[in-house]
Amino acid sequence: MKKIIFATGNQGKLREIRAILKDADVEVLSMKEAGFDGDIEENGTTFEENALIKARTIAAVTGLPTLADDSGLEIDYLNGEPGIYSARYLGEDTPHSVKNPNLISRLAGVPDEQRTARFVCAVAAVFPDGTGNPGNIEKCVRATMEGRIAYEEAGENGFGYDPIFYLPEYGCTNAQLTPEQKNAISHRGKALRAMCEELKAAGLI
Ligand code: ITT
Repeated sequence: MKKIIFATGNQGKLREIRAILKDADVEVLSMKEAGFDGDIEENGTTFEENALIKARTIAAVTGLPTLADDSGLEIDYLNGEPGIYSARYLGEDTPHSVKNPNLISRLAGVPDEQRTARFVCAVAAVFPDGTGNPGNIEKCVRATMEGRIAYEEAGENGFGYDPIFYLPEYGCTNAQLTPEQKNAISHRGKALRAMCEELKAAGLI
């Protein structure tokens, strides 16, 4: 079975990625399991650029095929904030117990129809060519999940901004879905499944 590194340090993402890819014919190793424990500077200006930066860095260090996910929450009323800065919003080490109520309070008094938001996920793949170059095959796929910012936090599942992301058609937040329900409809689930299809079609997995 093909070994693929997933270049993420986020345990919530990794849990979802492993579940989403469980039927794909690949063995997913975290970058820590591959021996990388450093920080990667995400200085791109788009989700795609940042996903590629992460995947190129780890593919170059390990020489192995690498996937990476750059994702975030875009809130329309806040002109797309926190967007690509979702992990760094209010500071890299600030917990979601502070970030989530902060975003809810920034939308105080804003009616339903103006609370629209989406999760975005760009998944990048870098397959090294064995010559020591960072990689000669690169692919990137983006997917989104539409919802609204809730009036209060709800739910214990998922991670990050899930407790404040309300899905009108389900009548609950992302954090109230089961992991299987979330993965079936999420930005990450859709992007990863599309990437797998591309990699299979190209004969890479
Ligand atoms: P890596 O770069 O190591 O993968 P990270 O947490 O820094 O981990 P990102 O730069 O992609 O990852 O930041 C994405 C942030 O957006 C993440 O920290 C969460 O706060 C949020 N996020 C992304 N996907 C999410 C999801 O499915 N549910 C809730 N929050 C999510």
